[in-house]
Amino acid sequence: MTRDFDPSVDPEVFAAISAEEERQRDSTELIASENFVSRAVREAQGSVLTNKYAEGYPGKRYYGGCENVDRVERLAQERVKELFGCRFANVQPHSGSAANMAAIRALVPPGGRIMGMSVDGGGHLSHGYSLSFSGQDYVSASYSVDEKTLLLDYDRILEQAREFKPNLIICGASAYSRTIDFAAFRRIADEVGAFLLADIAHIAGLVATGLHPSPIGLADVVTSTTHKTLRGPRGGLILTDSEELAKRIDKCVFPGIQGGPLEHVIAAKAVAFKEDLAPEYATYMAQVVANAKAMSEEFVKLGYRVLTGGTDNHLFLLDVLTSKGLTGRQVQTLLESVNITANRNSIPYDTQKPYITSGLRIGTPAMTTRGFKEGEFITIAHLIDEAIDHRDQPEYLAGIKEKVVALNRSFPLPE
Ligand code: DSN
Repeated sequence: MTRDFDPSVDPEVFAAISAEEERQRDSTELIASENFVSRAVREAQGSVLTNKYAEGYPGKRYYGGCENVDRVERLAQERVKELFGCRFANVQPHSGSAANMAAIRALVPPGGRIMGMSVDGGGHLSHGYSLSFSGQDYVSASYSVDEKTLLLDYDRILEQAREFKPNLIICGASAYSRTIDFAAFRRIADEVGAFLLADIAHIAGLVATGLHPSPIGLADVVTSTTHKTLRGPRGGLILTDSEELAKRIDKCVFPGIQGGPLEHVIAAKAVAFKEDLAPEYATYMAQVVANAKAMSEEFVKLGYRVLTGGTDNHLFLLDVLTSKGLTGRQVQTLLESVNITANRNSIPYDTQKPYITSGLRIGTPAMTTRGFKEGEFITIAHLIDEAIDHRDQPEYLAGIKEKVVALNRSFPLPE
C-alpha cells in the first residue's frame, strides 16, 4: 500500500501508515461503517487531481483548467444516478454530515423544525442530535424504536409528528438491523406536511443492489456516505428527482457550506460507483447480508441477546451487558487485544452513558470484501465468545490472537 511513498521523505508519517497497514492486515474488521477499497479507488484518491481548485460545478467553474475534473465529476454524477435510478446527484459533499447539512438546509432554513431518529435508538448524529449542527441550528425532536420490539413503530412516529409538526422528517440509521419502511415514512411526512429526507449511508449498497427497498421516488432527498457498503473513498453524496430541489442542493453545497470540491475524492467516488454497477458487487452485497445473518444467528445460539433477534442487513447489535455482564467499552477493549475491531454502541433505552454503552455493533462489509464467508464469521463469533469467557487469562487470549492473525492472513487486503 505504501510502496509509492519514499520513507526517507517523512519517516514518521511513513511509519504510522505502515503500522496502520499492518493493523488492517492482521485484524478482523467488524466496524459496520468501514470497508476496504480497491487499489483503483485508492490510486484515484492519491492522484494529481488533489492539486486542482474547481469551485463550482462541471461547465460552470470559477477557475480555469477544469476540463479534466469536469469529466471526472460528470462521470461520478452519471454513474451514481444509474446506480440508484434517480435524476440528479451532487457528489461534492466531503462527508455524510456535510451531505446532511446541505440537504437539510435545502429543505428547511435554519430555525425550522426537524425530526430524526435518536442516537441511542440507532440514529445518526446529524439527524438532530443536540451537540450537532442539526440540533443547534434547528428545533429538533427525535423518535426512537419501540421499547419491547426494538423496531420502528410507525404509528407512534406519526403521533409524534402530529404533535411536533416538523418541517422535515429524517429517516435512516447507523445502528438498526431491520428493514426501514420508506413508504411508511412518506405517508407520515405527507400527513403532517413535511419534507422527507432518507439518509442511506449504511444501507446504500443494499439499496443499490435491490437487497433493501429504495427510498428513491419516496423521499424528497436522499443522502449517503460513499465509504461504507458502497466501498468508495470517504465522502458523501446527495440525490433527488426534483429539479428545483437539485438547484437548491447545489447552492447549499457550494457556496453554502463548502468551497472547492475534492476532485481527487470525486474521481475515487466515480471509480467506486463503476465497481458498484458491476454484477460482482451485487454478489458481494448478497454475501455481506448472508454473513451478517449467519453470525447473528450464531450469537443467538451462544446465548447472547442479539437486538431484535437478528438482522435483515449488514449489521447487528449485541447487548453485552445483559449477555455477559460487561459494558460495550470493556468488550471493545478486550477484542482489540485479540485483533478483533468492533465498536461499542448505545442500545435503545441504554442504562449506560454513550461513552460506556451496553452494546457492541458488529458489521460484515469489510471482512466480506476480504473473502470471509459464513464459516469464517461463525469462527469469529466463537473466538469473540471465548475471549469474553477467558478475559482474565492472558495466555488463552494470546492463543486467540494467534488464531485471528492466521485467519486474517489467509484473506489478504485488496492489493
Ligand atoms: N458514526 C458513523 C457510523 O459508524 O455509523 C455514522 O455514519
